[in-house]
Order: sequence, then structure tokens, then C-alpha cells
Amino acid sequence: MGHDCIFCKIIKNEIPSERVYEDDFCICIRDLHPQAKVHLLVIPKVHVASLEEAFPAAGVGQEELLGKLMKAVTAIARKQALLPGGFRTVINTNHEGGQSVFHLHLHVLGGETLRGRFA
Ligand code: DGP
Repeated sequence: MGHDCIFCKIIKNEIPSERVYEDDFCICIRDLHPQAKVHLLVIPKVHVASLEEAFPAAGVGQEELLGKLMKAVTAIARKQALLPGGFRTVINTNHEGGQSVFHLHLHVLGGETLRGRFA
């Protein structure tokens, strides 16, 4: 658990957020600065800083964690009526990838026809 981690504080309800989903493993909140009509963040409760940290060059990777996150994303998208229309999932990794909060999270964007393929 990262003591100064914003998302750890949100998970512990020390910082308020609009939670749309929660289970034992992850939470889903609305992004503070939405980039689409619907912009959600799916955040695992365990503190893993990034995709890089989830899959170190040597040692055990977090395949199960990522699999569970993708399953949660799809279930949440269904509940939020983003399916069958569709949605976009983004994971920003490290500084050049645009990551600003170093607690692994998946962006879920939708609720409209998204312009551009990757931005
Ligand atoms: P990234 O750049 O991929 O690390 O995305 C971090 C996202 O987190 C960014 O879109 C804004 C969002 N965010 C940052 N702080 C907060 C917060 O306190 N509450 C909520 N709901 N979202 C936040």
C-alpha cells in the first residue's frame, strides 16, 4: 500500500470519489477530468505501481491480476451500458506513456463515438 498514493487513499475512502462499482478486488470510479462522456478508472485494491511493475523483467508476473481487471472492465462496461456499442480501454505506462498516478489503473472511455484511434 503506497502511503502517498492518491488511489490507495481513494480505495480507503480518505479521498472522496464517485464510485460506480466495487468488489473484493477492485474499485471503479469516475475520472476527475473526463476525456469522454463516460470516463471510468478501474483500480485494483492492491498497490502495483504500473504495468512495468506488474510484469518485471525477471520473476513472477501478475497475469491473474490483469486477467481479473480485464474481466471487471467488461462487466462494468455492460453495467454502464457501454456494450454493445463499445468502449476504449487505455493503460498509460510510465512518464512517456502519460502515466500521472503510479498505481496501476485502466481507463474506460465511452458513451459516445470516440474520435481518433489512440488518443
Ligand atoms: P494516468 O494519467 O493514466 O495516470 O491517469 C490518472 C487519471 O486519474 C487522470 O485521468 C486523472 C485521474 N485522477 C487523478 N486524481 C484523481 C482523483 O483524486 N480523483 C479521481 N476521480 N480521478 C483522479
